[in-house]
Amino acid sequence: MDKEYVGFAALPNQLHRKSVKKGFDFTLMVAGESGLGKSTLINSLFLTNLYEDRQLPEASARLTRTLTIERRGVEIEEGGIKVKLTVVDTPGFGDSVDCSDCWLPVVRFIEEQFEQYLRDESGLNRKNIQDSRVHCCLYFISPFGRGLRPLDVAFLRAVHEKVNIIPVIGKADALMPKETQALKQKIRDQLKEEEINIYQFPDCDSDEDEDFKRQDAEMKESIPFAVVGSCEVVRDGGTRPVRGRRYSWGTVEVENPHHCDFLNLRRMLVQTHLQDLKEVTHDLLYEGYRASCLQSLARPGARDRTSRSKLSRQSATEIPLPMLPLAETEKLIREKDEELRRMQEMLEKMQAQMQQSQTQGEQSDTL
Ligand SMILES: Nc1nc2c(ncn2[C@@H]2O[C@H](COP(=O)(O)OP(=O)(O)OP(=O)(O)O)[C@@H](O)[C@H]2O)c(=O)[nH]1
Ligand SMILES: [Mg+2]
Repeated sequence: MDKEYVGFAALPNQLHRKSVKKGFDFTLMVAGESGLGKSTLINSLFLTNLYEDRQLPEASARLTRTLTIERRGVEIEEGGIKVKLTVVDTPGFGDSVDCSDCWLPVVRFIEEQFEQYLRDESGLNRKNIQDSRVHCCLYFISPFGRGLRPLDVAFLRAVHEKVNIIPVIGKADALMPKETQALKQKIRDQLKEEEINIYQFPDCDSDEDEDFKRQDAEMKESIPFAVVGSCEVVRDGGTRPVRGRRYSWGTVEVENPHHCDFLNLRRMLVQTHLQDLKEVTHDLLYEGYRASCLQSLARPGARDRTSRSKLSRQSATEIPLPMLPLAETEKLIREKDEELRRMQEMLEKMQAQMQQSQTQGEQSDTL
């Protein structure tokens, strides 16, 4: 096998036994301006060479504009572990026509997956929930602009507390190395200024070997990843066919670390950070959403239609809407009451036991 090939073989190390048994769901989304190579990249990342023996297409597969939110799933089984990978491709945001709202459906999609999960979690079949939450969003930034545009900022603000954002610069072959570095720095500065929280890579374990630490540091420094995608296999000159983009002056190789950060991105997604992205989604992002839903349920008048805030552009993105139907809310409250009652019973039992052992102790003292 190619030494550089990153596969799912490393997954067992990342997975807890429980999730191994259950199988592993992972959902990756791509979003950003139209024409930046989102569909091409996911094609390059997963959809055609997921398995080493799968043939790469010879001729360029013609990609058309993505017009609807599309989910594509691939089931992988390796070393007895099932990985159900779902890739969510989204229509790019336009830049010519007025499209100040064109990103709202993508935001809604992310929110709906949380709503669905919350509903499933409070339902009867909560042991077998299908996790369709988006665990990671690759956000594409243009190599032709001077950093983030207002549209990018608006979208990122709307989703940064609901999904792990990994910013990438698309079509990075349009830039010279110096320009790439300058654009990366500019984007990092803007993200900080705008207080947009992107996915925080965890610190590297101090026990890890030097090679791993170096790789980790290198990866963190290359954010936002500058990526190149291609649906074509180029055979000229080299000894083996490579995925690349052929120009009159030469070939840009997708999987050549001197040409772009594609390998870094794929390594982190598939090999090193899959589990962490899932954990952050569940423990931080989803918990935050759930807490704000419960809070708004507890607020008096929260369900009163007249007390709803007025509709504004931001309203769809600022307040997570508790979408639980009333019957389910009541059921949730009943369940909580039941839980409290059981705890109270347990406490009373414990108190009674303590009292009993105390009186027994006193009796044996007097004997
Ligand atoms: N130079 C260059 N061109 C690319 C790259 N990736 C894709 N393209 C080309 O750019 C065009 C648009 O690519 P898509 O992958 O369809 O872009 P998209 O972001 O999915 O576009 P929408 O679906 O409209 O949002 C195609 O002609 C691709 O061949 C890249 O990394 N570099
Ligand atoms: Mg597309």
